[in-house]
Amino acid sequence: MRGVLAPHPPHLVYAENPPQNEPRAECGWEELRWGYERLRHRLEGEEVDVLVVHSPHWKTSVAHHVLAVPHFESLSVDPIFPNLFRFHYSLDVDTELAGAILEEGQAAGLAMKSMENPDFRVDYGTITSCHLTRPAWDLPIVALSSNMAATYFSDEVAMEQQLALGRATARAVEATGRRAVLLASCSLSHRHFTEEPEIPEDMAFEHIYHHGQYLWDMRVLEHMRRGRTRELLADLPDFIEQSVSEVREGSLTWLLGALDLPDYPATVHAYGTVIGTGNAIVEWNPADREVRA
Ligand code: 2X7
Ligand code: FE2
Repeated sequence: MRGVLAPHPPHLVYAENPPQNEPRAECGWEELRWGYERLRHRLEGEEVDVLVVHSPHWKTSVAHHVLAVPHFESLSVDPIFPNLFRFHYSLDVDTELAGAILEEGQAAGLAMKSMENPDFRVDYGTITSCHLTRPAWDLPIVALSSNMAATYFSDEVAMEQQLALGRATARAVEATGRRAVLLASCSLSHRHFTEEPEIPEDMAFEHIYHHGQYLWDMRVLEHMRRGRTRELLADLPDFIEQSVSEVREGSLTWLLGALDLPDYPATVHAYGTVIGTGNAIVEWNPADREVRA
């Protein structure tokens, strides 16, 4: 099973000018967009049945929620950047796999709930990561929420829960025989600008603006590139605290649990900033274990 750290800044969709998005851009954030392009090339010709995505922008206070309606269609507007992201989405859900994840999670003692409201508005994190990975929208998805309940206790306890949710996800994927690509929809360091430039895609304004944030991102990426998942997990609580990282919401931890704490090197397709936040497109592919052995 492949896993991807697939960040969701809406700016990347905006800069691609897909027909579903209302605002138009000149260009922008090429390094990250070309990273997604490299990922898409790697997935070309692969047999994939479903994308399973965990998003920090679908926060739930009670239980891990799973989308469980066969089809969703609506307009998604980014609450902070309505000038960049007004996206008309139409997506299908693999409800059988969603149900299997729910059952596996419950069997593992996790609080789980299925989202069965057909008018539910799917969050922009889910939409953006899926779109950039698969712009054709020719695959069903399963979407998981970020249950924040355990973070009120501590980040360490929340991480244990997300690892368990990841393991439950992997068992459900195996039981249903799906060929799944898993997407952890999150940024790395997350200090950001407070004022938007007049032209959002003016790259003269785009840079990481605190060296400590950059050093943290590099430390975390180096763990991934070397297959040092246990060291990575040990660093995450400090990373979260010192770089206000979006990994706090659990998407990355969930992914690492689902991949059974990979000890092979991940491929970093790109690293770059969006409004100053650190973002990387990183792929874990078990086939790379053999290639690099
Ligand atoms: O949600 C986001 C994000 N995580 C990073 C950068 C820019 C916008 O939105
Ligand atoms: Fe975000």
